[in-house]
Amino acid sequence: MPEFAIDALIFDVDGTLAETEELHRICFNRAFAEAGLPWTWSVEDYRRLLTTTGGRERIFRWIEEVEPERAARLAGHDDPFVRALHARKTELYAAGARAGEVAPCPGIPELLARARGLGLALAIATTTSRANVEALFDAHPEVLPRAWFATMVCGEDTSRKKPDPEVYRLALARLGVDPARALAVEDSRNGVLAAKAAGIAVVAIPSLYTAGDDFAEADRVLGSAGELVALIGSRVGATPGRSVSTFR
Ligand code: XBP
Ligand code: MG
Repeated sequence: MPEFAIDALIFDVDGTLAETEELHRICFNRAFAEAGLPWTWSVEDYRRLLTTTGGRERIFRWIEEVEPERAARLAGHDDPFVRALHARKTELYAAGARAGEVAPCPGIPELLARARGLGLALAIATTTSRANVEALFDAHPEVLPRAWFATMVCGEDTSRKKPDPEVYRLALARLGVDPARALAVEDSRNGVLAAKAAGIAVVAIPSLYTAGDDFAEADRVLGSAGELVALIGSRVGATPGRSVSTFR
């Protein structure tokens, strides 16, 4: 892909800003145990279940797999039983994230600082719940300053989750940025597909749970956010005295 001008970077959260999915998995399991349910998601279970984005959607998929009779009695992932389990999981996760149990991914602090220095707009496009994102930001105010992000589109803000492009379209609309002048940063196949369907170029940086994903649709696959620092820069623009930010 040739160098092109960018006005914004749009970041996924889980697996991209921070390696969060192990804490998510542990908190799902704790919520199940507290409710007296005999369900424990192993790492292998969770890797498979992660192809379903959204915690409530994931819980309902599991129930369909292991207790189809129970699933048949529920009103899908919006059923109060699923909502209650997920609400407790969110409480547990947000408490852990706020206590600093998840750290920003390597290179993320440097990438955010570089993007700010270039004057790029920053946004969040995630399927996770807003409380989880707020807790992550609250735990790392120095390297993840909430005020640096012009907008945060979270799981509650869309009717369809990734790989649907809705979350990216909403982020673009709120930023007032053309898709051709944005760059998405993602860790999963579903995230890459969502950004591409919104017309946004995407850099994939595989994470713990997505290392085996197919990233064929990504414009670039990198080993860490630190590698992206060197790929964003600026050049002299058409207007004298004004530079243009670029991705190469
Ligand atoms: C993340 C998700 C989320 C989290 C859990 O996907 O799918 O469901 O696993 O968060 P992505 P919730 O990184 O592609 O946005 O339980 O709040 O849904
Ligand atoms: Mg992700």
